Amino acid sequence: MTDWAIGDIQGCADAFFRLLKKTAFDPNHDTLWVAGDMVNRGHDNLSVLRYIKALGQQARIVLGNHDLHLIAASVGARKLTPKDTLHDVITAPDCDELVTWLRQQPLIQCDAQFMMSHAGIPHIWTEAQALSLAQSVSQSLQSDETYRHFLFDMYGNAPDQWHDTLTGTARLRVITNYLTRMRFINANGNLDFTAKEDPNNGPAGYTPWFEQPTQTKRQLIFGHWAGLEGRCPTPHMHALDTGCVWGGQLTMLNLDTLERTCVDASR
Ligand SMILES: [Mn+2]
Repeated sequence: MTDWAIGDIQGCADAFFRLLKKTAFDPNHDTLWVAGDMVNRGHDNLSVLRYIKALGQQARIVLGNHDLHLIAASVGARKLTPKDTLHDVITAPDCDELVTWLRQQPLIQCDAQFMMSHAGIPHIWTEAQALSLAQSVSQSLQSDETYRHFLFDMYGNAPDQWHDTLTGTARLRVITNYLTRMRFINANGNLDFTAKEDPNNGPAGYTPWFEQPTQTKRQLIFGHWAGLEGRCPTPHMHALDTGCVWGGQLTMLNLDTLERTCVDASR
């Protein structure tokens, strides 16, 4: 009955299954918190998605930007780029089933002790606010009436700052960007999308989001930022993207002991 969290798998099925074996993950009794970006750039997205879907209640998933990209591509709201490796899912006989399941997954998971989203939780929001705003995006994504419209309008870097007066798609887009794409932020909550991965090289006036004074009380679990190499200097915040798809490692965090177990991308 162990709770584990895993970072960005991105279709690295071989490393994923080796890590599950190394941790002796028991799909009947253990729970796997999945920090998002289950797919893309790697070469076996299907096996990863099918395995996690089959975990049912034993998986607690949040969607990442690549998972949303897959959902959007599946309805024609986004074109696949040459870097995308999502064709295995798009052409699979169970594509509809997998995408329908993905659409039901939230942007934040939490229990009494931990809160998880793909990119993190911005300092401008309380926990309750973040949960409520994430839920509003999920409602749009889950509803058969609204999800296509949401997906066609979801992309863009503007607005770059949360304001409670935002409405409609602009509101949903900025919430989605905070929870799935955020890296650098300024004190006022403006997001930057120009900086690269290096956490020490943000634009003037911006810091990594986790260096702002947080309002969250729970320990935070996040992925998305491979440039951190799994290191977050803020106590009680756990960076889990260790760049497996870029030749790094895949990491699982034991939520009972906070010990990490890793495997290399290739043997
Ligand atoms: Mn990501």
